[in-house]
Amino acid sequence: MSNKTDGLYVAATADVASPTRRRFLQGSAATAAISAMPFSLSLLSSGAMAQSTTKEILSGCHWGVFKGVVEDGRAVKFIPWEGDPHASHMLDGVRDSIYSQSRIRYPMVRRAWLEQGPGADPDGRGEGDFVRVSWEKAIELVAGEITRVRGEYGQQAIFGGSYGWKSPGRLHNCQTLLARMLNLTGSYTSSSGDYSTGAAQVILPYVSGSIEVYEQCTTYPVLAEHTDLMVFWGCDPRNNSHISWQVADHGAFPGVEMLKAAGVKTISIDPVRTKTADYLDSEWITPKPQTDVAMMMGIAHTLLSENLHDQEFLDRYVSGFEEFKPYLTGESDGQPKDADWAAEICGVEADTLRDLARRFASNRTMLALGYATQRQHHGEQSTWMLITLACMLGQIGLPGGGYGLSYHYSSGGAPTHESPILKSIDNGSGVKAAEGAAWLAGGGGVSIPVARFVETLLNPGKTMQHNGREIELPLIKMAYWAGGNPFAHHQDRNEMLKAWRELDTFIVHDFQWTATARHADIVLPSTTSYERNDIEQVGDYALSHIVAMKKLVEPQFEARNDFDIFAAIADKLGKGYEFTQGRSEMDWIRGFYEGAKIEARAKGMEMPVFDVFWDSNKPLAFPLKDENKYFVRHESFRNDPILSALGTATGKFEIYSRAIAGYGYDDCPPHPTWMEPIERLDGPTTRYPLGISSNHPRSRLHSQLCGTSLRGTYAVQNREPCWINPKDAEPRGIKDGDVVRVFNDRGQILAGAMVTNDVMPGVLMVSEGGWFDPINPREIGSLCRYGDVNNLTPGIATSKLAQGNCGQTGAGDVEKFTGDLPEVTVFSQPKSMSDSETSA
Ligand SMILES: Nc1nc2c(c(=O)[nH]1)N[C@H]1C(S)=C(S)[C@@H](COP(=O)(O)OP(=O)(O)OC[C@H]3O[C@@H](n4cnc5c(=O)[nH]c(N)nc54)[C@H](O)[C@@H]3O)O[C@H]1N2
Ligand SMILES: Nc1nc2c(c(=O)[nH]1)N[C@H]1C(S)=C(S)[C@@H](COP(=O)(O)OP(=O)(O)OC[C@H]3O[C@@H](n4cnc5c(=O)[nH]c(N)nc54)[C@H](O)[C@@H]3O)O[C@H]1N2
Ligand SMILES: [Mo]
Repeated sequence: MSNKTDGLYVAATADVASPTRRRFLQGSAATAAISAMPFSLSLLSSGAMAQSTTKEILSGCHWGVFKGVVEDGRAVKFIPWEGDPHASHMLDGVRDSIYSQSRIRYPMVRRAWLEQGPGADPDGRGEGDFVRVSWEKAIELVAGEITRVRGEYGQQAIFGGSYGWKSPGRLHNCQTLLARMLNLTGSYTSSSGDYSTGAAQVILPYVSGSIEVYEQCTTYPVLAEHTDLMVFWGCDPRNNSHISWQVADHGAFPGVEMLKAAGVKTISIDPVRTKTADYLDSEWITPKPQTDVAMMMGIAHTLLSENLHDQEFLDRYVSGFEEFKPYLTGESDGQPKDADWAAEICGVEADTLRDLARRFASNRTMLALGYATQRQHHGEQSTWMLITLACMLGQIGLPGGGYGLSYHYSSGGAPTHESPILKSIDNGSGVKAAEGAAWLAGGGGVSIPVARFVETLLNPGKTMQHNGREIELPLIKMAYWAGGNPFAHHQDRNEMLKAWRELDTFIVHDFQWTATARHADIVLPSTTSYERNDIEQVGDYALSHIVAMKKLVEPQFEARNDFDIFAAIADKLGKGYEFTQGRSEMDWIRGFYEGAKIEARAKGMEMPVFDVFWDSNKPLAFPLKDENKYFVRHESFRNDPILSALGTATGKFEIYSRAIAGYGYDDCPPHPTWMEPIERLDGPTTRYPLGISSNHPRSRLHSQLCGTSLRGTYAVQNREPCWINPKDAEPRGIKDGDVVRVFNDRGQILAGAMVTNDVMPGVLMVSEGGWFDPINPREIGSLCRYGDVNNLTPGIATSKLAQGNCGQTGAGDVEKFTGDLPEVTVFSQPKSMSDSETSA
């Protein structure tokens, strides 16, 4: 496959990006080389297309660039773009999401709320007793309620954090649009951080001077050439890089293929047999979940005691190793963190740990860490300890050595192209600042750590520690969500249900009847990306193309664009023009493109005029420079630690942080420390016998697509699969395909047993994102019929430092379910829908 045929190209105007046509083509060839997997599809010839009303329309989504085949106004198939090196099998489900049974059709209001007013019968949320209303009425209700809540409780009483994986696109970014509407009309409580890297992104600035988790890693071509040993530590690119935050490029797939072709030795340290390990036939080591810090320390202790550590590197590039050393050796607390100690905790044999230390030190070793080990109680420590280990190995900044924190995510490690950044719609805060921020006097502008929303609802006025500061938790009476699914993503569902009763009003925009929409008071049907026009970049790191996300079909039922919904609300609140600036959808998109065109010109590239780009029906390709193809993370720091100092206080890697020491947090000491999580497999105070992992699903993006036909490809008796090792299944009389009940003190779910050796003994794996389907929504603790694992996870914070979520913490037990099997109802229209088809 040649990239020449599958993209429109920018032309070079100067020497900067592509000095000669030859160099330019070399750049393209380089792209083709990393996307070496041919993906040939015979597209309908244009002649065939002319005979029917079939059209192939270019678009993009989290799952990649594709063409929507549209016949007589209906999207009949999504075919992957020919330039995609590894098209996602999820595209079929993406198409189905337009038409699935779970589509929200009309604006709906919960009956009790409509008839008795805000705050009425909060326990009844989730019962599905909705009344259909007209759009006019819905907008009036929302605008009126925003005004009421602000007037009675203050600006901060509206929570507009609205976290989640809204669809890509620079215009129809429903979270930004929500913030824009709220900012232009007043203020609100927002949120900071995310559920992905809540702990790591807060501690890393202290350790390596930037958030790093979303920054480029040493690229795959470098790894293929220089790395002897690649360690995937809870890190699964071949699952997790199916998607990107923007439009997926899938560059990790050819990247991992390059490792295989080059014969790089790989190890997977993971309680689950990953897709990547399977593909590479990696050596598989299975620590007990949540014990990686101890395991890393056992390896570090071996390095030190066998004098395998790189003292020169530590002296030159690292601060605080001397403060950490007495803890590692046990001099400070009487407990050497040696391999024997670590083996007791993590369950991996001490000899294996010693062997790993020796192999890490004697090879060019890349430590690739995923995010799961930091989405755990005390999750700050695993990232910190991994970097400590890499510092001791002294290979950071060398080609193919050191560590990488994003190899699994959005194809980190796939080289970054020479591309401008598309402009996007903004959240209106600038306009607010220009107006003199009069609302500030009203007490708006509060921000809480994103995963502490439930704690906030339950404890208004409480003081919370966060990253060296104190936050007074605001009183919240309304939550407004667009583009996220808190009833999937947040932990401890039953605590959450209780907290939700504190709200007067919960407003949700979505296109699917998720559990979140079902628990709302006002539900507004939004369009999918495939019912509107937008524009986006391809690859979060690769930035290889700009793609038109074209409208394929008309909005289904009464769905409206979030943009138009928020514009109507802003208009009701007197800020309609400020919201739209009088510009149409295509005006905005053209503007974003023109902004990028100017930036491209400054970089020596000439993008085609907008209409040529848009009408070409092809993604616009950007060149790849050699220096980006062979990028080595922290190379410049290694070469010149003074001029290219890290952003930490000392300019070096910090294994001891004076700033963190100053905070005095009991749950986040000033150097990496092994701390028992509240519960884990074989934890000293854990009541339940099995650990629970909740990995990111293989055939979904979180909860997205659970309501589509894709579910049929993996569900077990229409329940979410629960992976269980035969050693745990047999004594419990559980057979493959049985419905099981998974439970602990926090909650209980049904799931479908998948008996497999791909999960280690002692661990259950139920992927996050299964739709919450309580038998009795009024009853807290009610059995979830489908299998939402967040009924079982704890709602606690990682620590006072980051206040991140602990989705990958948990323990419980499982039994064969022998009762009458309840029908799963969460994927169909809410129960009152049939009698609500006529508008109230
Ligand atoms: N136990 C456990 N829990 C976890 C995790 C874990 O590992 N374990 N992982 C965590 C992580 S990393 C994350 S990122 C979160 C993910 O949590 P979320 O991002 O909240 O999950 P999604 O299912 O992607 O929800 C996105 C929602 O936005 C809707 N949507 C998409 N496009 C649009 C649009 O244009 N307009 C509107 N109005 N709606 C739209 C979708 O239909 C969907 O309902 O989950 C977290 N929760
Ligand atoms: N297909 C698909 N891809 C996705 C997503 C999706 O929903 N579906 N979500 C995207 C998002 S928002 C994010 S943030 C990333 C998430 O990326 P990650 O957080 O890295 O993904 P996880 O699936 O939670 O875990 C990755 C691996 O860590 C392992 N693991 C779990 N606990 C432990 C542990 O205690 N120790 C060790 N050593 N390993 C452990 C798991 O078994 C799994 O193989 O993925 C992104 N990619
Ligand atoms: Mo995430």
